Amino acid sequence: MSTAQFPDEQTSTGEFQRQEDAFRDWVKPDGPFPAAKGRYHLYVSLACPWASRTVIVRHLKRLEPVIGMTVVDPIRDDRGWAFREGPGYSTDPINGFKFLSEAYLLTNSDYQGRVTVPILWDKETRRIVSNSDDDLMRMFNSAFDALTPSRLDLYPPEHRSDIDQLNELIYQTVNNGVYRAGFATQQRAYEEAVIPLFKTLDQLEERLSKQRFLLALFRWKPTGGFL
Ligand SMILES: N[C@@H](CCC(=O)N[C@@H](CS)C(=O)NCC(=O)O)C(=O)O
Repeated sequence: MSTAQFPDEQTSTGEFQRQEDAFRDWVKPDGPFPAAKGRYHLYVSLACPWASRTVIVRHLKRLEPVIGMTVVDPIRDDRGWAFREGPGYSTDPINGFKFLSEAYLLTNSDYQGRVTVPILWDKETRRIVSNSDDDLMRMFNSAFDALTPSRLDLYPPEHRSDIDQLNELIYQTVNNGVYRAGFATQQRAYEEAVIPLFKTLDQLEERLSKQRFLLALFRWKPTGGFL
């Protein structure tokens, strides 16, 4: 048995139990957060795979001119994600935040959870709209369609149930699975995470050996055609 890195997210039997995303509002026409050019800002770390997928969708949907983005310093100390000047990252031009925690505390002054990337910030109400990368990908896929020339649909209705099913498996056993394996404090909890993780990796390898759609997607040029 070892010591938990995140005691608030540890069960008595040594499993890592991830905190829920705290902010899950949505950009939509009839809500408090309507789509608008230049109103929202994405804060990410390129060291974070959860954040990176929102960066990819923002790019594929050609939303760079619509949603601004600032990258935090990939190196963290115990004060968490910070804004500094460096190669590929910068200080915060929108709010002058020194630390990402300032965005969380402005949104909820009692916030006690971990401060994570990505977040979508609303410049008008000065609060976080969402810190859920799954929701942000879906929002970027359609909520800003009136403001982008892209007609790409990464979540087509006829494939949604397959996508959701595959996503659930990948989320549980890979994305969160690496945390559950890495942060397990007892052997049994570790094995319950690490065995399904490698089983899913084998399944994904098998799937991608026959179906290269994802590869095609990453080679797709936003200006049209393939690289
Ligand atoms: N919101 C995501 C997770 C995002 C996440 O965990 N980001 C990591 C970086 S990869 C983070 O910011 N961690 C900071 C911390 O734990 O203090 C989810 O739970 O679905």
